[in-house]
Amino acid sequence: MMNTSRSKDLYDRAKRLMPGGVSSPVRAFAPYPLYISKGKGSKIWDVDGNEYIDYCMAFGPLILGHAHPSVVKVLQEQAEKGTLYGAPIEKEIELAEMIRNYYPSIEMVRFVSSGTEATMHALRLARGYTGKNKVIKIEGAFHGAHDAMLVKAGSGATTHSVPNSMGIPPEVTKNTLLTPFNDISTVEKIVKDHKKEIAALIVEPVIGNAGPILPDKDYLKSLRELTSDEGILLIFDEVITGFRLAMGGAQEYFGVRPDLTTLGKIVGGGMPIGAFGGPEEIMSMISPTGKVYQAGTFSGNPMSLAAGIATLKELERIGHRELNRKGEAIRKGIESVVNELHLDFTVSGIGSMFQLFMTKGPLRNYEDAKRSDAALFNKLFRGLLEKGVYLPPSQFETNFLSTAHSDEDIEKTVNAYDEVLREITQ
Ligand code: KE4
Repeated sequence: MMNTSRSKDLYDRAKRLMPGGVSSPVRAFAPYPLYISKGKGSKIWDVDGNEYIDYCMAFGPLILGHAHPSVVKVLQEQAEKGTLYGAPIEKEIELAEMIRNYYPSIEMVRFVSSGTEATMHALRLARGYTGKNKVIKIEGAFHGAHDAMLVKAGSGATTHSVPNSMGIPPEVTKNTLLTPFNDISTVEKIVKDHKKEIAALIVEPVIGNAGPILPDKDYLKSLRELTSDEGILLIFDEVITGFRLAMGGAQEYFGVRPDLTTLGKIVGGGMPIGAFGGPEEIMSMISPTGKVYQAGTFSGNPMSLAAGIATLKELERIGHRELNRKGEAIRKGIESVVNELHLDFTVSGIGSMFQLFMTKGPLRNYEDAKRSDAALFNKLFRGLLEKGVYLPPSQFETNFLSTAHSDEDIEKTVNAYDEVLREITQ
């Protein structure tokens, strides 16, 4: 067994100071989380000095891996010039132009400091622009921890059994209508039942927060057609998929153009960020040019934009081909182990996203994902930790590769899956 005694000591102090000893519930796991002291490339080290190949990658932002030299350099340079001015900076223009270049659906963008803010404000904008109050959300999707979206929410809300959080007035959640992923007929019925009341439909074009679930062929296209016909704004929440599936995200990958897009994670290169954007006609309704208010102290801050710009420039330089090849390699490797052991488990993922669901497929929606044996997943998670492989600690999250992961990392990881799956299932 690995020595993780210092993590335990820190946890014993932390749990008296912070709920669950963590700053976000997704990081908590039994008997105690590992406290991380360093990351470099594809690796992280805990405070006891144990080394892990990291597939959490901070839940998605670190597409270049930890402490990429080009990101570290620009952060050092910027810090010397100050970290925050509360005034416009040239980097906002540079990053906004880069985003507009890769997302033709985005004519104007507003920077914020988290994906939660991005979706919260995008939904307010959709309501302000359409004058309608209801929004359609996909069961099991996660769009950040704000009231309107904590309804059958995925990610940590499902992991910790609060997909419908306490503390949210029914007056709020009555405006959030639910539909399963990959189910157009239910959306059609909702639209028919709530004619002219629906401002927007928000969707993770590839669900990342139930574990990765892919859209059926033409599902996104059908959503686009239906929402266009009904005057409903289609919002693609690309906080995970943006710049990961392609520079232009899922909308480039699947060739479907939403009305509004939310971004986060990768676009900040490991620093706090969010962004939402769309046509000038809609975005100009955002204060100060319009009557939909939005604001934030750290929005568009120099450090986040410096890291984001450096990250996108490096992604432009190296492209996604190698990254996606490695994603395919790790999915195929784990699939071959599952098949060799005759396990009724399902490998899911796309590009540099992957997950092993402890249930048989196909996995088309949240209900399918919830069939997974979460207790067995936790045994897999702990077994992999012992073998130096660190995953997000939940069946309902996505594992991420970075450009720093090597073929050797992937071989070691597939071997670790093989050993642990033999231990826990045979
Ligand atoms: P943040 O507020 O965590 O930056 O973004 C919220 C958000 C919005 N949309 C999507 C599709 C997301 O995946 C997220 C956040 N993802 C989670 C993990 N799946 C972040 C980790 C956490 O909650 O601590």
